[in-house]
Amino acid sequence: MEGQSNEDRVGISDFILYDSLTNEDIVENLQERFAKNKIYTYIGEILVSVNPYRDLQLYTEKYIADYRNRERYERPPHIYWVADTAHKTLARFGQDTCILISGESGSGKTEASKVILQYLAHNAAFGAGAAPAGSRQSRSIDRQRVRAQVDRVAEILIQSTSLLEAYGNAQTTRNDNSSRFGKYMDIMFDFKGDPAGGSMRNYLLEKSRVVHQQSGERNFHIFYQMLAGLPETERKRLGLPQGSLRDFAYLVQGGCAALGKEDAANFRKVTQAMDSVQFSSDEKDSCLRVTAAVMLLGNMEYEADPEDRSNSSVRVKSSCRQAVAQLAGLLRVPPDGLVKALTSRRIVTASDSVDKAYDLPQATYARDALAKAIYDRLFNFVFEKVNSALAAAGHFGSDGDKRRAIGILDIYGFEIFEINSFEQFCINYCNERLQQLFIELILKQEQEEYEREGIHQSASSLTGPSGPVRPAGRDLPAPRPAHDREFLARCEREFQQRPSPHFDSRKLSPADKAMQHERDFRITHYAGAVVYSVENFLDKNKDTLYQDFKAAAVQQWPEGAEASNRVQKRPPSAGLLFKQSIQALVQRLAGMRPHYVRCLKPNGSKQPGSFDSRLVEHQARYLNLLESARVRRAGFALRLPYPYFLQRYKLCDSPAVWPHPPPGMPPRDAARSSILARLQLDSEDRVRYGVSKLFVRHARTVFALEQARVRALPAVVTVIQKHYRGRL
Ligand code: AD9
Ligand code: MG
Repeated sequence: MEGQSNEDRVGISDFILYDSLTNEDIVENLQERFAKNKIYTYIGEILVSVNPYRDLQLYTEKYIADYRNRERYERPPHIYWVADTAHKTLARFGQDTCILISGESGSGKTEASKVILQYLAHNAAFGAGAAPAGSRQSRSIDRQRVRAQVDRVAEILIQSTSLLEAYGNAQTTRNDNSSRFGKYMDIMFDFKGDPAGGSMRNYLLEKSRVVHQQSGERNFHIFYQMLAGLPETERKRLGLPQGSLRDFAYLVQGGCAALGKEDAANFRKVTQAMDSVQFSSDEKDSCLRVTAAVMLLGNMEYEADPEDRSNSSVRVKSSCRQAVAQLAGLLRVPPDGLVKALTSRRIVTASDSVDKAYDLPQATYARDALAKAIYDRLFNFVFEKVNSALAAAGHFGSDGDKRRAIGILDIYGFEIFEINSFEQFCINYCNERLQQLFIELILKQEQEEYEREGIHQSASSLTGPSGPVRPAGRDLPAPRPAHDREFLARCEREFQQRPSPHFDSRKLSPADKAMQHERDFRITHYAGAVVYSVENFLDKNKDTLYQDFKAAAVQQWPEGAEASNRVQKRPPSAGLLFKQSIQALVQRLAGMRPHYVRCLKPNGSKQPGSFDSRLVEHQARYLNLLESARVRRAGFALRLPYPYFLQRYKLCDSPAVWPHPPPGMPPRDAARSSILARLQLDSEDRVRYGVSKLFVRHARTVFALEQARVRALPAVVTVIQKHYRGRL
């Protein structure tokens, strides 16, 4: 309902209030609001957010207080309403809820998840420690204890963000702080609604970034932060060269060899976060050592081995010998073993075992594989430390079964780069799967509300989206071919027999200019067509790490390594593991009551104040904003709890019966007989009466109510004046 507050008379604050709506209307309205710094708009309960790329002072304590325990119609759209509602749902209905944040890379998902977390933590600070039973003194001690625990959980949740972002985020062409891993957080609440613990899961870190970055991109933040923030003595101790960034081959692959202005300050935050998550000084040191080791590994170079007559095998360059010793020290492995692992592979036969020397490509591959594996393990270690700190801080007593969760999903957004590889394939597959879940849940939620409210209407008959989107990735067969091209050829054969609108390749459509190379294939995702390069697909999927490395380098890694270290004959592929983890996630989310935040990116240049309508329209289309509004509107344009309806429209009733509702009259009857009947709006095709809410079918009826309210205002003012005059 527009005009609910003076602050929000800009554009239309809820898309379901349009009588007819098109994609152009959506973009126009978002643009109008964006120009006035109104970045949030509702589609019913779905929040649409447009990234402002500047600090609009929207997340202050004043706003937090303003949205506490408010209904949607009482305040302009804001992400705090989503957080508050998720919390209220949990407290009122005792149901697990989740907040699903989606949108493409750079649209503001991670920022949104942080703001939600800040709200929930702050909210808890007000409500924590409601008095438990017992003597006054023990109540007070208990309250203090719970208070401290709640604070601790909130502190870990908030502080750990900078740590996890340091290890898991990087600057890409789309986003200066792009999440290169998916994160799902469960914040657990006790029966009083205070945060009582939490846990996190991560999804597929893009570890290929450790050894390679596309043009204009950086490696993970932590490397640069360390170089910018480490004191000279520490840097020396870790054997890091004193020169410039260019001295680190792994850090300058993207051609942007610059430390960011915030790197040093962020490094301080990282070390603080480590303290807060209670890393021991040993563990802290391990993290620094291993991160430094990865940087040094990137500088390891090879030269032809003069002792090899065939002239193909290589040895570590003599100029790198000192670095090898340093590296071995950092990784706590014997230098000989490390050199061996970097230059040869042990081949075990039934009767014997021999070391086979690598040629240059093999040795380079082995070095990079080791760097990726070490970093991935380090990331998981850091992640698990945060998890155990959360577990230790949790305060579940005997009410264990009463605990409820709010899940927050912040996963990498749909992305298209110049060259798209296996990582993009997984990321986009995941987005596709979540989009499908979104559509299914929106329809389900609609149906459930009708049932709860006793309204006879079928959600499935609504003009919804054109059926769940079939994840394009599912169309791909899963054979185990030996080479990337062979894999592509198999896909092509399969799709020649069974053509799919979602798959195409250079071979199937030679005239298509978008696919320039033999290695290219294209998947038409819900959010757009992406040309992938099949190169390295199989390798990344297999995720091999030579056994020698496992033996040489991983022994020193006490935690988090055991499970992944067990030597398996044919370990499950990275693709399969990812798919399974996404399936489990979807299953968990499907059992929770969902709330949605749909994030949009206003321009492709990370600029404040600029709004590219074409770009926004594209996102609005694939995020199904129009269909979401239609699903809601096709049923009912507006649904209001009776008390709120009365509060807002009571002035439409005769001033003679004011105050309203008449004492003793149930709100539902008051709404019907004294307001809607009076305004001649009480008919089946206009309104329906649910158990707790009034359902208004069309936007025009909402406007009729609004107009009646405006007409009634002068009369009400007169009554009030009389009332006071009589008293004076
Ligand atoms: V990715 O899929 O992880 O690459 P996100 O997570 O969708 O992406 P992110 O939240 O990191 O994007 O936002 C990108 C940048 O936009 C941030 O670093 C901020 O500089 C900026 N941003 C995003 N949301 C807001 C906001 N609500 N207010 C101000 C914002 N700035
Ligand atoms: Mg992100």
